[in-house]
Order: sequence, then structure tokens, then C-alpha cells
Amino acid sequence: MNKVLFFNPRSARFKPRIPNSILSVASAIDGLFDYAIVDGNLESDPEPKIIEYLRGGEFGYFGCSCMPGPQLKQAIPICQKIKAEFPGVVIIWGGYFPSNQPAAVLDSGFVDYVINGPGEKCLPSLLQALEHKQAVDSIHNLIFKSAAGIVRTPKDDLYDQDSLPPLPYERLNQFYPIDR
Ligand code: B12
Repeated sequence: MNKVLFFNPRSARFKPRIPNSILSVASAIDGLFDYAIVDGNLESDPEPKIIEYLRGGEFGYFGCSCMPGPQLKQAIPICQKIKAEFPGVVIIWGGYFPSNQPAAVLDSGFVDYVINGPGEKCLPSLLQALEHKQAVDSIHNLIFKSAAGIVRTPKDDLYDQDSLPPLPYERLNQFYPIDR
């Protein structure tokens, strides 16, 4: 199974913060796919670390969270570089910016899939389908480009938050000491 490299681009200059968005989707693939986390808030320059992970050859997916503003500023050049150097790595964006601006994101040419809204069900289904070379068009909360244009699958109602798995703080702690 290909591994997933999650990236939380820098959203704040001061005070490390828990990367809520990434942890939420990481919780949904815990036990199904192995993953690593790179937190832009805790790296002076996250790019070398990301490139080093990808050069290892074990990561088939790059999952990037993105709000509008500074996160976008860090996400764009890094994803452009990944697409150029590792064209086989599938780049998946989730969060407010790609959910609201999917055409701009997909037209960029360096993002393969947009998760539209909550990703806890969509991401594991997408990864399973891609691993087994199955169609993705029945997976809810997904936006992607096909030969016919941009495809937007139906959107789920918001999930009952208490039914979702707990956030994997212990895993985050392995990458970035949570004491910080
Ligand atoms: C906390 C927060 C912040 C924190 C982030 C703290 C942190 N821990 O990182 C801080 C203070 C840094 C912040 C900053 C900003 N924020 Co803010 N923030 C929020 C807030 C209140 C909650 C976000 C959150 O953590 N949600 C919980 C997580 C679990 O949900 P989520 O992010 O939606 O993630 C889910 C999906 O989007 C998806 N997903 C997300 N990422 C990924 C990645 C992958 C790979 C996949 C598969 C799926 C996926 O799956 C997740 C689980 O379902 C929201 C409002 C809200 N109630 O949602 C505003 C909100 C996101 N922020 C907003 C804005 C505008 C900003 C700023 C631009 C404000 C500013 N002017 O500076 C900055 C920009 C950030 C940046 N620098 O890039 C707007 C975005 C509006 C829009 N239409 O895009 C929101 C919606 C508030 C609002 N209503 O105006 N923010």
C-alpha cells in the first residue's frame, strides 16, 4: 500500500497550533494506510522535508489542507514542485479554499483531486479506489477533472461529530512533540 504524506501549510507565524484538519482526515485512515505529517507551522522551510519523504519512494499520495491566504502561498509552490519532480504522486487538496474554488485549483494542473467539505469518509474511499484502480465517481464529497470536464459528486450531510474516530494525537506527537 502506498503511504500518504499529509501537509499542513503555514497558517500562523507564532504559537504552534494543532493541525485540526489534517488530524481529522488522518484519523479516518488510521490502520488502513500508513502516513506521515509535515506541519508548516513548525518548519522554517517544509519543502526539503517533504522532498526527502517523497524521494524515499514509499509515498503515493500527498494530502494538503488549504485555507485561503497564507496557507495557499506555501501550498502552491510546494505542490508545483512535487508535480514536476514526482508526477506519479497523487495530489489531493482539502479545506475551505479548494472546496470553494475547485475550478481554479484543478485548472492549476498540479492538483488531482479536491475533497469538497468533510473528508473523513471521502479520503479513505478515494485512497482505496485509487489503490485498486477503481472508478471514483461514486465517492461523495469529491471534485476532479475528467475528459468531459469537472465532475462534482454529491455532498454528504455534515457527519455526527461524535461518530467520528478520535484524533490521533499520539501519532502527531511522533512527528512533532505535542508539548510545543
Ligand atoms: C481554527 C481556524 C483558524 C485557525 C487555524 C488553527 C489551526 N489549528 O490550524 C487560524 C487562526 C490560524 C485561522 C486563520 C485564518 N482563517 Co480560519 N478558521 C478556523 C475555523 C474557526 C475552524 C477551522 C478548523 O480547524 N476546523 C476543523 C477542521 C477539522 O475542519 P476543516 O478545516 O474544515 O477540515 C475538514 C475538511 O475541510 C476537510 N479537509 C481539510 N483539509 C483537508 C486536507 C485533506 C488532504 C483532506 C483529504 C481533507 C481536508 O476534511 C476535514 C475533516 O472533515 C474556521 C471556521 C469553521 N468553523 O470551520 C475558520 C475559517 C476556515 N477561516 C477562515 C479565514 C478567512 C481565515 C484567514 C484567511 C483569516 C485572515 N484574514 O487571516 C486565516 C488564513 C489562514 C492562513 N494563514 O492561511 C474562513 C475561510 C473562509 C473561506 N470562505 O474560505 C473560515 C471558514 C471562517 C469564516 N467563516 O470566515 N483560522
